[in-house]
Amino acid sequence: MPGFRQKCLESERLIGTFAAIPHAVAIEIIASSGVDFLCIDWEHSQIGREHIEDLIRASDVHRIPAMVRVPGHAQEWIASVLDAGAAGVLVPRIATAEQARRAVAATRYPPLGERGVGPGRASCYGYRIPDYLDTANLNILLAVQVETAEGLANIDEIVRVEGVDMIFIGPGDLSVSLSAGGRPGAEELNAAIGRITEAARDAGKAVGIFRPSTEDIDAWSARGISFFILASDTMILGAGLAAAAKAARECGST
Ligand code: 3PY
Ligand code: MG
Repeated sequence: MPGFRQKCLESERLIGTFAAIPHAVAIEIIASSGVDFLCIDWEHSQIGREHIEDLIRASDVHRIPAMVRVPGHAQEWIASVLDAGAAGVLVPRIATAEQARRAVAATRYPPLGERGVGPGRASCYGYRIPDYLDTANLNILLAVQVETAEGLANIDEIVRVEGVDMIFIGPGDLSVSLSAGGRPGAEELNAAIGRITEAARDAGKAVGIFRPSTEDIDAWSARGISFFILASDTMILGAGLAAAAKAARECGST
């Protein structure tokens, strides 16, 4: 969607959430909530490829950019969601510069990459292929997720890969990956997040992160992170209902 990638590159603060419920109703609710974008989570949900195109369509109705987190690094998965009209792609578990280069190759048309041309929804089913070819590299966001100890060790090379727009930090996996000798303390995890952020900003890349709540958004913004995926539709539904049920039970009980 025009403008989305540019806002990311300019490090405008953008707030979105993961969409994990495999239904267009959930997407429409998210898209009308005031978020700047949403990220359909193909990696950790029941969403299948056959749903993804309809979910993107539902978000497009509300003019909210829908990106997709693919389940892995396969070129076919990246091509498939981009052909479906995704505004961007989030590639998980990038641990080396070579993996980042392969993500660029799958996402970008030549000369930047090797993406294949096809008559998908993104090009109006083939009717507007030339227009789409002119604009896709400019409009599509490529965010790679750094969320392992190996990715942290290789961060200086990963951030220098041309064609990657954003380094997105996955604190959950990063914490598990750093925990070989026991769970890392908050200090160690925060130091790793800070190190990734600094390396990315020094290389001129935008930085994003997953946060389960809003409590430290200000602190991470001050460190240079501008793109926030805040929880998910399932997490927010669960937390909202749990709080409402608790409040309702306590009504009049004191
Ligand atoms: C993680 O925290 O591991 C994530 O992938 C969040 O997006
Ligand atoms: Mg993860």
